[in-house]
Amino acid sequence: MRRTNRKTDTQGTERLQATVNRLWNRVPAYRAKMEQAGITPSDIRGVEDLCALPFTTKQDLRDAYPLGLLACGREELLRVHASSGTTGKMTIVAYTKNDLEAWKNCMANCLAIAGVTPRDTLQVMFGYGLFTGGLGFHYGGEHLGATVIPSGTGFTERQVQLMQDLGTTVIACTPSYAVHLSEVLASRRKDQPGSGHSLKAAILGAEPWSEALRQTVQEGLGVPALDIYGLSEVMGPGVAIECPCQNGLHLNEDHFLAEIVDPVTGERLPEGQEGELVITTLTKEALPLARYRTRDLTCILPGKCSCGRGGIRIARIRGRSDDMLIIKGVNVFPTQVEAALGRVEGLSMNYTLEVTEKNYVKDLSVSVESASGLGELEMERLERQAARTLHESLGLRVAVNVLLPGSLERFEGKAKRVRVASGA
Ligand code: DLL
Repeated sequence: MRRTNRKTDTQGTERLQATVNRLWNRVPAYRAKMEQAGITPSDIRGVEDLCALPFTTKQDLRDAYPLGLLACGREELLRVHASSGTTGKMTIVAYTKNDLEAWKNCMANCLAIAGVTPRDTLQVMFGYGLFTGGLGFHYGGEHLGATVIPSGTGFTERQVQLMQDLGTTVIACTPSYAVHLSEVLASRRKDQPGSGHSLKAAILGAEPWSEALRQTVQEGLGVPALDIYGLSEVMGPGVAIECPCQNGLHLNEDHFLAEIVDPVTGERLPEGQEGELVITTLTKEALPLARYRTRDLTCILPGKCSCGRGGIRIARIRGRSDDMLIIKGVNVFPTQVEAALGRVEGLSMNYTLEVTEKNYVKDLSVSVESASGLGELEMERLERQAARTLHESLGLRVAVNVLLPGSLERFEGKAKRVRVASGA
């Protein structure tokens, strides 16, 4: 399944064995799982033996809250972050000095793959704090030698001011915030003709987004929008990133092994087949994870990227298995709705979904803003057209409510697209 060269395979095997030994010797809960599966570290002779190892789940991390899966002494920790998670209790993640070095290297490598150089000015519009986005980009950007503007989330007028005054060339934020930013930039251009920006790329991630949203951002900002993926449990941003070819995300193979498994049976799936991404960390000291079930749905892409880099690429994340809505027996991912809305000319990419339930039957409705102010008749025409497009692409009748621009909430961090009415 792996398409790496021998040198990398040897390195991968050594690092995998070191990780498994570390877990066996230092994390009683994982050792117990291995014993239950009837294996010891000596059974892992190479990366091809990976699937003999038991999975690690988000529940394992929650059960061990706050730091029960630590594989180092408390005194070795330099930093902690936390993921809030959409459901349940937050998860604490921890880093030793070497973990922070590795993360910085991973992020610098990702930024370089995206085409960022020491001559660039990188404005980090991710949250600084327990969320890994801000500090992950920050230290990676500095390590690469770029000038970093740690502007954090929100205060969009100020973000735009900084971008213009300091000549920001690369921005990093969520895709939904990039849409908002491009709207604010557009209205500035109207008020102050000639006011522009010096951007060359936008690096976006932390939430699922569709190709349609990418087109909206690229048209709005006039620069390529590249996808970056990561999760706090295994490190933070920096696990995989797109290069300017926009042909899938290159995995940081020095630090992670990736597998795709059937979300229900846990069986490994072949290249090209979509399933749940499972990640094994290869260099982590504080919180090494073997076969972590990310719940993110993607596939390993066959073939080679046109940039010439070998190694594993994953497709953009379609969504999380736990984000999937089941409406009248039809499985629906919010990104599918987004992609369909993107095909209706005259709609914006600002939308929310609402799930309601009546007599045990779930229903889905979509509220979406029009791209520009329209009259009532035109809005109704758009509603009918959007409902038709959604029906064709989802196989489901969905009520659509088209709203005037600016009616829906804007998100500074991860967008909350789905509202489930109480009782649904
Ligand atoms: O979101 C880390 C990150 C920060 C990634 C900045 C990229 C940029 P968590 O808060 O732990 O960490 O959330 C991780 O977010 O399991 C996915 O479900 C989702 N996610 C992250 N990146 C992407 C992406 C950060 N590019 C969870 N596409 C992951 C789709 C993404 N979903």
